[in-house]
Amino acid sequence: MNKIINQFLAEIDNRNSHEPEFMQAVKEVSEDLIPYIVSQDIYHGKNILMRMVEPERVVMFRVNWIDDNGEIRVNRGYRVEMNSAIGPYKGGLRFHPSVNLSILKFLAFEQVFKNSLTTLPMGGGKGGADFDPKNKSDGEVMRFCQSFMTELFRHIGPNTDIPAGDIGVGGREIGYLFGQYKRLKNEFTGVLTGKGVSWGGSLIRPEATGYGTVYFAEDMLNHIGDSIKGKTVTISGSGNVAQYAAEKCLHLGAKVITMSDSSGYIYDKEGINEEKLNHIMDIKNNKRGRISEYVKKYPKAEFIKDKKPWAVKCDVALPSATQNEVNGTDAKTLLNNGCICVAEGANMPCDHNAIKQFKDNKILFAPGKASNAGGVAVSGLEMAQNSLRYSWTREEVDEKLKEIMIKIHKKCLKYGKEKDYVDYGKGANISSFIKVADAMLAQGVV
Ligand code: NDP
Ligand code: 2IT
Repeated sequence: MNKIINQFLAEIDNRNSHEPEFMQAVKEVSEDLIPYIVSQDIYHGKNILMRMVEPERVVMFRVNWIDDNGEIRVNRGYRVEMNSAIGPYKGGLRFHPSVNLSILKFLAFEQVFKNSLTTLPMGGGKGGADFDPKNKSDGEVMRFCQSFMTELFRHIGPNTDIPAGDIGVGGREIGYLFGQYKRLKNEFTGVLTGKGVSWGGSLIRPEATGYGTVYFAEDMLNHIGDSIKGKTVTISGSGNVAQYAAEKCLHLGAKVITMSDSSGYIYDKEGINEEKLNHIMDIKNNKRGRISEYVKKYPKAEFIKDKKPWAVKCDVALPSATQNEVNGTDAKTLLNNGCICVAEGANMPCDHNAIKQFKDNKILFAPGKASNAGGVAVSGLEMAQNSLRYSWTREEVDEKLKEIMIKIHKKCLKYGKEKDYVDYGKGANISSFIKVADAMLAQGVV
């Protein structure tokens, strides 16, 4: 079996050797899927995985804009349309200086499986630009978004490809992008999700990824007769996902002791309560400041510069910042400190060595494609509401989100349950694969 997997990966590597993040995501999925495919006559010999790793389409384009000093700036924009077997391409846009094709292909590839898990009819895609919204004025961000959409609009549409937010793309950016799309097409449609509630957005969409991650952690803990109530939780990141993961932890009676950004982490051993979390939201969302400012208001907390929070003793860890932020050494430290549950709020935050250690030690480990699927799931619900020209209440959407996370948990159990352990990664990979593969086979070689 290892030989077959290695041959497959060598062939993919030949074409994509300059894309390490994409190769990492493909490897992680292939190790679960190839043994399964080989065991199933309907999938074996159809080159199905080879077809899945090749994007249906990639667009890459120049984005010119003018900064506040009148200088002409040039960025690179992308949209990776990975797979449309079960629905239109769906997935976020990331604006971050590190954005490149490798990162967007890994995210689009993961998105295909994640969207399949949600039970909603969405294919997978991802896009973005190497633009850094940090330290830019609102006017600069608006001009960038307008220029970005001036090219992207011809490739997307409410039945074709529906982008949303991701790192560096929140409500402000979605507003500017939506405004420019509407102006170019003279059409008010649900072409983006994460919109403001008064112009087609869904209640609970901002909260959905973080809430969903905690619901999923709670589902895993419940499955072993435990609960997140009373647990000590470390969270990385302080953006959209991290903020609402922290909020849901508080709702469920857990104690959150860390949050972070790219400059370091804060450790508050007394716990980040609702008032303190509101302060973090104000720093990050309104003032667009740094997490280090927390200790000015709460001097009993510490700011640890340039470090990640994984050395802090916890029961549950929710990495919610970015890819590869938990490595093998971090995993060992988490395990030595008694951590029993890791749920990925971010996409691929745990590297291959970290995942191996969590599995070898049989702690609860949820891959992002399962645990952070609540965000795109509520995006799917936003699309449904747009089509209905109707909106559901907060309670209705939250209830549907909870149900979807429970369904994802059940799917993971179906294909990931082993004698005394649930391999959530394997369960998520196989279950999501089946839906996409069946649709691809039914639609012929296209
Ligand atoms: P935000 O832009 O709102 O926040 C990102 C957070 O992560 C910030 O605190 C940021 O710090 C930190 N961060 C970003 N890049 C790095 C880096 N290279 N090193 C260290 N810290 C970093 O993004 P989101 O919260 O939306 O996204 C976080 C993660 O969740 C991503 O992996 C994203 O793909 C994933 N995700 C997001 C969903 C969504 O609906 N938004 C849905 C599912 C997954 P700083 O401010 O210093 O840059
Ligand atoms: O990674 C993700 O799932 C997202 N950034 C959200 C995608 C979406 O379409 O809501």
